[in-house]
Amino acid sequence: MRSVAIVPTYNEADNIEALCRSIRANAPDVGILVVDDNSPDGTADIVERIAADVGDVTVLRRSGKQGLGAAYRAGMRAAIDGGAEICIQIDADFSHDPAEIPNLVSAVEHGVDLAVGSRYVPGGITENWPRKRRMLSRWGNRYASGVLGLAINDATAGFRAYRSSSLVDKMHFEAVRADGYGFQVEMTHRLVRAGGKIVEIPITFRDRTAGQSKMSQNIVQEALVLVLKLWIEDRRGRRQRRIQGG
Ligand SMILES: Nc1nc2c(ncn2[C@@H]2O[C@H](COP(=O)(O)OP(=O)(O)O)[C@@H](O)[C@H]2O)c(=O)[nH]1
Ligand SMILES: [Mg+2]
Repeated sequence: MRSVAIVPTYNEADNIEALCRSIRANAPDVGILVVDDNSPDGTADIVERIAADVGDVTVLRRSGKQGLGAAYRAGMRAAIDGGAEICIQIDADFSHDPAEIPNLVSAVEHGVDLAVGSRYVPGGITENWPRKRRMLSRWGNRYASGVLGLAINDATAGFRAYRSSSLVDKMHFEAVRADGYGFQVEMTHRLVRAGGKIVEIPITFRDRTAGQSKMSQNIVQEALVLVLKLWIEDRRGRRQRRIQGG
């Protein structure tokens, strides 16, 4: 199946060339679509400079920093319009190992709607993340999955492969509102609600060694509030179905 790796970037000049080359080496047939929010450090120009050499690389230039979710929504639309049957999400900072892309793609080819690269299943590893980030992620995941009944260990994971037809038909991905970690949670929640098939595949997650994290307090807050909103929506839906069912 035609697969495209969508790479959101904001100031990833120190990582993007090596990442594109690593994707090409580890997943020779996978297309690369960099979605850049007008990074002041010239990330998009680097991609254009190496595109011919690496092959099957394009950059979608956006006017300014609009958040991770918005970048993914635009990237998925462009990839799907270009014929992608599988959309891969991967960070630019080498937290996600391109060598693990084929595992995710293979799971979708074998029938699931979503393969999540998971830190929190047996075999999953988080390397050199500060203790504070590790705790935030671990408890954030327990909170989101517990409250929403997702039965997923790593709902905030950003390393994923989606079946494109499920993005459109089961998830209506362009109507997702959240950015940041909330985007990953809301996408997962939509697919669970639609009865989609999800598999978690263990990955080794590494903290970035170059460039800077764009994680912020706002992104965490957005995710916390989002989980409550989705929980309320679920409850309303259940009550309505009870009333309609008499
Ligand atoms: N296009 C775009 N990419 C972003 C934005 N915010 C973060 N990213 C990218 O999303 C990925 C994950 O962000 P990162 O800062 O590493 O977050 P962290 O891993 O949670 O600390 C990286 O490739 C970033 O460059 C944004 O507003 N727009
Ligand atoms: Mg990162």
